[in-house]
Amino acid sequence: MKTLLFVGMLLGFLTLNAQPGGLLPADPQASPEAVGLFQRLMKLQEKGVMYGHQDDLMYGYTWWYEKDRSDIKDLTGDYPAVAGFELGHLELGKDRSLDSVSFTQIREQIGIFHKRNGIISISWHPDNPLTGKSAWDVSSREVVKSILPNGANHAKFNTWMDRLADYFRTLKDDNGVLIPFIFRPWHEHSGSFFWWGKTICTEDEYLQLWQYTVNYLRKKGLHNILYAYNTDRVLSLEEYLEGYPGDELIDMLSLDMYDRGPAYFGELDNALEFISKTAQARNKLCALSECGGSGNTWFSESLLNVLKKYPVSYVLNWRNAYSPHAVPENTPYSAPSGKNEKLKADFLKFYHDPHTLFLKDIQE
Ligand code: BMA
Repeated sequence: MKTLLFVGMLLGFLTLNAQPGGLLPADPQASPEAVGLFQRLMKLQEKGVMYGHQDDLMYGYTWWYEKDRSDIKDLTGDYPAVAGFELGHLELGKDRSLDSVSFTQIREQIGIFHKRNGIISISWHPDNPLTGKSAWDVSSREVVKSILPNGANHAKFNTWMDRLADYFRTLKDDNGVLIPFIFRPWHEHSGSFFWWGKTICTEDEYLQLWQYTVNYLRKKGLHNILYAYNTDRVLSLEEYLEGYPGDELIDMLSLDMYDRGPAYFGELDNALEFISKTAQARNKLCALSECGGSGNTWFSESLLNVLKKYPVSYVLNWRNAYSPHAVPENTPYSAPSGKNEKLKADFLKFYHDPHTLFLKDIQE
């Protein structure tokens, strides 16, 4: 009886999951390129964990936009498999991001990296539309409400979304086809340090914000995007899913978690266990979309030991903020570069580990 029940359950499971051509992204109208990216990521996630680096192609600690340069390539001879780009201030109609990077160059590098068969991930720290201050301005709890339909800043937000959509529509390959990428807006929701953070808006407002954003971009004909849901440090699945916009919008369940003390690796292990399990059960991808340490041995075995336990698509270090006159000794929270030989040697161990994937490793 037990065997029969098991076979029955197995058949049910297989039928539910058997979709022609494999698993599909959430967007029912996803472009062939988005489908290709989703399925490629699913496959790669089984092979190992990709390494990603924010603004890797735009600048390093000591250089500013040099053709084909990358701090990771300087160190390892290879590019990261995932390149992160940031669009904050695009919404204002500016030419440069909040980190002073030219949007024209971002477009160019996205094109080049796509041609190299790399994975593109885009983040967005839009200013606070109510106060006109930065994304980190959490002085009012009315912001999200004010940009939703019928809100005082709704028209303004639509202009911002138009600018975003217009820019996205220019991200094309040589044949004029829209380049597929991962978009991770409204990130680190479990924290309260952005105007869309957990205690700065209601859960319902946050859900509406997500629905509005995805539907807006879909209506603009953008079906080349995979959407990543994201939180900061969380201790339980319930906490993680508070604000989850739903399987019909989201393709990737991601976590940002920085090393803030001795409890770190245990907490990371715990979080990646429940996030990766949920992702698998929902046919979604899983990623550690921002992480970094503050010490000298960040890329130690401890990180790999955790990453090896779960299917995690990529792990990304934040930007090596250009600071030529004061290259930080320990490069906290970002990728190793500069003077610290111990940290660099540790990163090379990470690079050489068979489980980690850099750009050359994903040229399947
Ligand atoms: C933050 C910092 C800021 C930067 C922002 C967006 O975490 O690195 O300096 O402006 O990300 O890239």
